[in-house]
Amino acid sequence: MGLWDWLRGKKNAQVEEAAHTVEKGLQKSRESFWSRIKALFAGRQSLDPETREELEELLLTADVGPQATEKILAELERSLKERPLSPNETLTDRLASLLIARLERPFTPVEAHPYVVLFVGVNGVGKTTTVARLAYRLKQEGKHVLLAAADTFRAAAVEQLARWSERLEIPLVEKGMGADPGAVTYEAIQKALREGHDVVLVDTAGRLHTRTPLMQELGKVYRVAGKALPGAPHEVLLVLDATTGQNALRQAQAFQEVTHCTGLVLTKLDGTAKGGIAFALVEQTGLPIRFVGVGEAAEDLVPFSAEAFVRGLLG
Ligand SMILES: Nc1nc2c(ncn2[C@@H]2O[C@H](COP(=O)(O)OP(=O)(O)OP(=O)(O)O)[C@@H](O)[C@H]2O)c(=O)[nH]1
Ligand SMILES: [Mg+2]
Repeated sequence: MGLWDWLRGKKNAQVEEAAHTVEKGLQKSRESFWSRIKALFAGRQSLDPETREELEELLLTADVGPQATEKILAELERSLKERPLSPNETLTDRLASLLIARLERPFTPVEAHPYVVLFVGVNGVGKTTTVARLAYRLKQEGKHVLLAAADTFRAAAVEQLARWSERLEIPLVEKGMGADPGAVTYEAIQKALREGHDVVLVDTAGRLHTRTPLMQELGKVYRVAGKALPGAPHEVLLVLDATTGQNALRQAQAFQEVTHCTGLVLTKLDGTAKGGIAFALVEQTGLPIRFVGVGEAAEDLVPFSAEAFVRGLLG
């Protein structure tokens, strides 16, 4: 099963294939913090107060955040009380299954044609790269993709997407720099309706989550999409750069206020030891992580699997 199925909410074999890529991408996080949990748990069958305290400290330093950390600790204690470790189970195994459960959030897809996906986030997080990588793979699966250059802030941004459009031979709707991003989005959806494209990927300008007018403009793009096609955008992916750590939480909050985000894309995990931020983000937003970025190559954008992610952290 391919990316198209994944976008439409189906479980998918690609996830298993990508487990190795994720493991490689999480190397820094694993070596900095998470492997120490395994060392801490070695030979232990239960969570004595001292171990609990050390685990708490490790989770906090790993950027898991106070709320998620507290919940993980409480769940681990409760789980061990209710069901002590079986002979062939380790404390790390038990923690891993709790961590996986925390990261698994339901994704509710909608049936739509064209299927419109809006990409939002602050500057430089990897929106355009993500759009290009998804477009490439969807095209390989035989889908008719349309790109929309709704990042009209900079001429370079329109050019960047135009270059991808040429290279991938995927059509693009653009109205140049300075055009109304809502109008670009509207036109792209209209074109897709007319010409029967399967999916419209809308690239938006990076914007600082603290800049109110820019955030309002994004809200407008979101609403205009719904005018072009009721129910659109069907997915709003908030792209977050994992290297920004706790700041990603503030970004998520601000973007959720102006658009109805449906999922997260967590990029640049390869460049940071802060992979634990995934737990804080899912805890705070309640949103599923849909993709993770673990490198610069096309195959480094991976459909998210909680299991592969947690295995990648703990090793
Ligand atoms: N190492 C690494 N680099 C990444 C990843 N994802 C994206 N990048 C790089 O991040 C840089 C910025 O990516 P863009 O896609 O241009 O980011 P953007 O969000 O569109 O940026 P603006 O349009 O300026 O807001 C590029 O150099 C990408 O190659 C990743 O998972 N890992
Ligand atoms: Mg961009």
